[in-house]
Amino acid sequence: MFVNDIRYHNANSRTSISPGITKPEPVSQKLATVRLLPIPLLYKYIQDTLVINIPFQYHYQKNQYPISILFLIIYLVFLAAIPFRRKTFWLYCRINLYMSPAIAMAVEEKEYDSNHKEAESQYQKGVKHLCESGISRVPAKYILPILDRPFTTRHDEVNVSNQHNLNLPIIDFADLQGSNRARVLKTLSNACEQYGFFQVVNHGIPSDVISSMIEVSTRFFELPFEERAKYMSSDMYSPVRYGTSFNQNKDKVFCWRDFLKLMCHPISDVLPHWPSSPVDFRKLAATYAKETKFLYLMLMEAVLESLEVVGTTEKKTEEEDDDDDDQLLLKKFEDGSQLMVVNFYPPCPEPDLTLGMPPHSDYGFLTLLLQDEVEGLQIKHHEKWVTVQPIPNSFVVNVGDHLEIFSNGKYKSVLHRVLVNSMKARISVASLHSLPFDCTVAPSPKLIDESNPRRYKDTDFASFLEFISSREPKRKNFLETRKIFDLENQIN
Ligand SMILES: O=C(O)CCC(=O)C(=O)O
Repeated sequence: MFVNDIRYHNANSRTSISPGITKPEPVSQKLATVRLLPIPLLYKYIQDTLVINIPFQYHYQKNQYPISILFLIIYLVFLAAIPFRRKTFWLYCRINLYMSPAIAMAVEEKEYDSNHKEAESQYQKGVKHLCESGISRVPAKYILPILDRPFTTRHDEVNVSNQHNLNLPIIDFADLQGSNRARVLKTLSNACEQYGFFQVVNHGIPSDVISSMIEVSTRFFELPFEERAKYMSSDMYSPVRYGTSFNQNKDKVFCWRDFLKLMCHPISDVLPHWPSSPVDFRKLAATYAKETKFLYLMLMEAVLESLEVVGTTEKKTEEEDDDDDDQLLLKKFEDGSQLMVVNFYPPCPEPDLTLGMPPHSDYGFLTLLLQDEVEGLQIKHHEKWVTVQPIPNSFVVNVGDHLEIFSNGKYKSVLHRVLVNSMKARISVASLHSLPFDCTVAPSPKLIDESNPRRYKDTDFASFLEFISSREPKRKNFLETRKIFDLENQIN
């Protein structure tokens, strides 16, 4: 049976009748149907129910067969007179012909369970695999509750029926490195406070490094499933992890994305674990990882400067002591973690029912996102979901939870999500950067004073991983657990 045939109806799923298997009605629902039956049929039902725990053959050994036939005839006569649902009619025919209700239920539930297990194991193989089995509709596993669907307005959101496109603040990296640094730092600071996002252009990463990364990732996802599946793992610490959805072990509703996650630091240790196919994957992805790490360090230095946590280029010469502290801090970032996530979103037959990625924030300091020409990324801005227009050869950069904590709430880690579309597959590569895994992230002492008290608890990477692997990630809930609620100052 094809996976796509299996559509269990629930409160959130479509209401029209779709082909395939439906979940058997609970006993309470069947009993409700009984109320419609005349007394003799009720008697038959009770009689059969009394043999609930008696095996099938025993039912026959008790010579109930002729009685069953008799009741069947009476039953059919009544059925002809009562306007039943077709499904109920066949169920009762089946019960009377050869089974007690309990056995019928058990058989149906067994069928349901085995189909359910088969479907679940198909979903675990990812959406690319699902699409290759040939689907024309989205299976129920991917259908979001109505309020979480991309074009529904939640009570806490402003109407998004007209899709808005957003031009994010643009940081010209070449300008940042030149004589206009002070002005660009202001734009950067404003972007991190107001949007939590900005786009970087003129970043200096050669365009062939970027196009090769997209191209080799495309080829990776084109490999046969068995080849991709070699990298499937539920170990969050694994240097390479192929998978699907957001957290496929916890998500009740799956997202329409497959991913390849690559730990990138230290590169010499992790590289031998990366996919060996396509043959040029390691080389191209490692070059891309090194380039993005360098760009991240440059951007992070600018971010720290904009927060006045490290001296500005001019101040550095004046305050030599501070310079040592600054170097120590920057060294920590150099030794920091880097996780590269290659996201693949196949075309989706019903894109308004599901999402490529649910609303979430990123855990690190900065994420550098490369997206192909297909739009899909949306960010939450002034309570609206707005689409980020892809700019060729640019990076979308966003503030992560760790930077929000480090900046003591000045810079915002903003919710974002991914829409899918019915026409084109989409690829994006996110590089998430933070401090080394064993470091604690805390608000910078330089950003805490009486008028601006500490707003976040210390946090470390291990507790973040523990948090996300133990529950279904929803919105910004990890960051929420790190907030200090100050009753006196009412800050949260
Ligand atoms: O694909 C995208 O545009 C965004 C991906 C993303 O949010 C992520 O990998 O965390």
